[in-house]
Amino acid sequence: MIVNEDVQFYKENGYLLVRGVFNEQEVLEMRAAVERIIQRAAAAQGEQNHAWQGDFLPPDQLKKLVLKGFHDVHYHDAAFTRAVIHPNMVAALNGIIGPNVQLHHSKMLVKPPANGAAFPMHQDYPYFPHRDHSMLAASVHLDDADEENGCLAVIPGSHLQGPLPHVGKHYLNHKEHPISSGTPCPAKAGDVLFFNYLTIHGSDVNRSERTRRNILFQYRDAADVPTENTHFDWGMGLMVSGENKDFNNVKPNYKIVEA
Ligand SMILES: O=C(O)CCC(=O)C(=O)O
Repeated sequence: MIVNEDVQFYKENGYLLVRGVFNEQEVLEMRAAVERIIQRAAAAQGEQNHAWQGDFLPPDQLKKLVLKGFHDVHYHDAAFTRAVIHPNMVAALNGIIGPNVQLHHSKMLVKPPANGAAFPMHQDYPYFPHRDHSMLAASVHLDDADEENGCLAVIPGSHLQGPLPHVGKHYLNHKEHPISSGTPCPAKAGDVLFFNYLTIHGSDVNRSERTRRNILFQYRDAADVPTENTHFDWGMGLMVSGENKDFNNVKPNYKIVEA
């Protein structure tokens, strides 16, 4: 599925678009699962707007933006568990990360037509820092995405700068790193954009009449370890490929707390 030149491209640029990881049938299955989750969330009154707040857009524009987002999609529907370990996905991960790969977490991002929210430029590193920086996002496209409907944009090679200071841990100074400074990564439904958690990325508002649905899986090398006690999640560390060589490091050290 990916060749040595692709792996070299990822090492140098911190991202890689892999075409056709999922076929049409698999995309349809995931779209239907997204729809069911949204309906269940609405019925359970668990629906929230996940549009990022801040000063990167004027307040009147921010107020209008909408993003449907849910974490842990693989707890909601088995379509996503299948996607996490899909052979094409695993083949790409083995090329980029290596033989031993773990899931860190999953989420879905639905940018509705006309007012789907932007993501200011940021690294994912501050949310779940790890020792070896093997962590990457695999953003699965369930719709064709382009600049009009707010496709992902990356700054090639930015992962080589290492961790950068973020405004309130969330995003980079938007004057130094406007969304327009990113290289847009248009993609088709079924394509997956892989990007390292140090790669600066973001996406603009959906100004089109088309929804933009993405499922995002974060994966890491099984030998990599968190450096902060943050972003723990049930099921984190699921082996997606290969083996975990550290017998004592199989589960996050989480505790059940009273809600
Ligand atoms: O899918 C997008 O447009 C951006 C998602 C993103 O940057 C994130 O979840 O960290």
